[in-house]
Amino acid sequence: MALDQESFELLKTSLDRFIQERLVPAEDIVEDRDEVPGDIVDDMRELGLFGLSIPEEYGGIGLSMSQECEVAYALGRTALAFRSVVGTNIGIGSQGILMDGTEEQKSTYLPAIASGELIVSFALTEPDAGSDAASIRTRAVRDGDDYLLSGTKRFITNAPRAGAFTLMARTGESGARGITAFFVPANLPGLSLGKADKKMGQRGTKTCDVNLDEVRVPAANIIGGVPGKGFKTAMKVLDRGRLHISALACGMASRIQSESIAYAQQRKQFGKRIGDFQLVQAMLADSQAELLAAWSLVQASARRYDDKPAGVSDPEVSMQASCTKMYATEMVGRVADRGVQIHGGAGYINEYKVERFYRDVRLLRLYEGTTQIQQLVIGKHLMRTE
Ligand code: COS
Repeated sequence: MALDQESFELLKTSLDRFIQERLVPAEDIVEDRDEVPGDIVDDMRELGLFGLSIPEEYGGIGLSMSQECEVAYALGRTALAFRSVVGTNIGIGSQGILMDGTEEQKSTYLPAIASGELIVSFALTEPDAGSDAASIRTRAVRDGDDYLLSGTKRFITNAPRAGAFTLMARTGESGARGITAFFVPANLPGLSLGKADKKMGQRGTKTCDVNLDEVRVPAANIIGGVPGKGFKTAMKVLDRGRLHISALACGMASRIQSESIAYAQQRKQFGKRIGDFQLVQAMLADSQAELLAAWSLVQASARRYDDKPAGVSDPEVSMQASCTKMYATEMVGRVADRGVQIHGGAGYINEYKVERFYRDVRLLRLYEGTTQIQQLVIGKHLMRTE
């Protein structure tokens, strides 16, 4: 699946213009109000951003992973809150249905997800189950043609905006094999949201708890129709999401570089532009080399992802996705740190963009699997194969 090159170039041109003319000028509003303005969300719908990864037959744009990474890179060049609005529909919210859903589930839900009429979130993490995803405790107990779901999901991105959740719950034995993925409409009785999380950064992104108290979900809403497959669905979804986040990290690193270069060209000390000093150039050079390395890795891993059969897991590709996420997100952390350093005292002041980007990128090393989880995935794979 891929969009033809000519249409993709047109999409990229409109998107780049949208980012420069609409999103970048609204960054301060998002920071101040902790909210992405509704008219911008409407424009995102119009541009088709909610349906980027969904095949054309279900109303989306049908980008390949390589193309999606280019779009994520472009969206990474502005406040990350904008990407977050569409991020779960493009990725972790929709992909479970797309990869493992029945044909009926795909044709029922994907068109509304692609248009942005329905926002979907991914609910895996719980208060006592984060990195150890196989230990989730949210229970789904069979009751006639339904299941009754009870438990708490934590830090759920876009939950306050969501009309439905791809939600993992336990239908059977302990461990990975007892987990089932459900598609859960947000308006079911017994489902409620916790208070909005106050976060270190990424203002404008919305996360909160999702509480389930005997929520009656039809068995027909089991993704793929067969219980016990939810952990693998979640892992496949995350493999893909990790590449998307890696591209986003590269985009943000490139924005921080642009801000830092502009500052180094304009700020004078000791009678010269600070960028004329070699110690400042060294920081810019290290960041540039690491950014290029990370972006090359993202492109190579995305190509490899596109080359495998859709929806099928390949341990080598999963390992590469983890290498890519680990490297790209750690890279942007270093680039952001240097960006603040190049700005000196100004880098600590909120008025300068690098201060908030420094806080914003910290999340990239945590969600969709911490750096340490990526190391475990890589290490485990190597010990199996070498
Ligand atoms: N694709 C498909 N199947 C996968 C897979 C993948 N990428 N990774 C693992 N599996 C399968 C395994 O093959 C195994 O299947 P079998 O039972 O048939 O053998 C099963 O899933 C269990 O795998 P494993 O034993 O490796 O699971 P672990 O409990 O050891 O957990 C980690 C593996 C730690 C990698 C997993 O829990 C994880 O990714 N945690 C982080 C979760 C995360 O990213 N959270 C962020 C929330 S979303 S913002």
